[in-house]
Amino acid sequence: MALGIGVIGVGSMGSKHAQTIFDGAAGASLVALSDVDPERLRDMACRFGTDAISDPHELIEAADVDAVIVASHDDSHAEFVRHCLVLGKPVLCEKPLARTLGETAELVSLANQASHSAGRQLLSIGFMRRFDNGYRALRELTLARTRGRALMVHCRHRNVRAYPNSTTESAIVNSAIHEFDIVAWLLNDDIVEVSWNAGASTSAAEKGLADPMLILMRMNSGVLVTLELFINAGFGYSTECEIVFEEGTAELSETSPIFHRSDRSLSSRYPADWIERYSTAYRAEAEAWVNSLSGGASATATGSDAMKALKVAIAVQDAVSTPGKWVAVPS
Ligand code: ISE
Repeated sequence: MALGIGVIGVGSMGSKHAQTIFDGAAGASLVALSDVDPERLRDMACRFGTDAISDPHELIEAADVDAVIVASHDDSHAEFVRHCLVLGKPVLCEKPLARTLGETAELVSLANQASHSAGRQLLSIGFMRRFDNGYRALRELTLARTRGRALMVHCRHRNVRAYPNSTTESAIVNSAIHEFDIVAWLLNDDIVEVSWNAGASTSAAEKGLADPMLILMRMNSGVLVTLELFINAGFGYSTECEIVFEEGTAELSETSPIFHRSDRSLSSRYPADWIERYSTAYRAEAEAWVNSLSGGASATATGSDAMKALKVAIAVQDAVSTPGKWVAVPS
């Protein structure tokens, strides 16, 4: 029988997850939704033909909900994840798992105990880039040492527009955090120190936001990683990653599958946001998660991965007050 999935939070991210399950992640069936906005909840439940449960805790407890996706407001993730784990229900949580290191550590330890009793990984984190074909190909190449050792990595992360009230600190924990996770995963290595710098800022940035900013990371192996984070880049959503090896380089190709030639120019199209850019990765992530629920191997990021990435984010936030200085990431 198909596993019943409930989704908490059906804004842009949650409705994408709901759609993916609805469209037929094999072995799963979308059974219930919850949201703080009653109208949105009614519309989505009607669209997908599911139960609409206004209290998320009631959704978690529902008998026909076997597993839960948490895509509600960031501040509510920890509370819902805790409830799922206490009941021994698998949960896929969007980042961040929690706001503080203390709360993240508490949830990771709860997840470890609950997963141990259940005999499978109960907590998964939505670091969807691990399911992107480009990043997977880069990882394979790196780990196989096809072009020798990796020496340096260059990342660029550009959003169209920042969320209202974004600050340097919030951009680090909201956007750059994906880079902290993917770089460690790509290189199978840990980030041990970080530094931060910024220069001229775009006039589109609100007060308190340095945009763009430059973050450097040093891996345990000595590999140096550069990251330009620009969250008001305007032109489109784009994430780039180039690895410099001893014998050549490899990088993600730009995302549009086709080029256009017209009016004496060659052009391509950028996605509007991460949901469009990583659409295939979100689907692959949901499928891998559902597959792991019925006994398959788990490939999704864990609570410990969330903890690692958050530690790096906090070290970078600390580095903001001393531009250019290296700050150690606690192990
Ligand atoms: C957003 O919240 C995400 O999670 C996206 O993946 C990221 O690229 C973007 O910068 C964040 O704002």
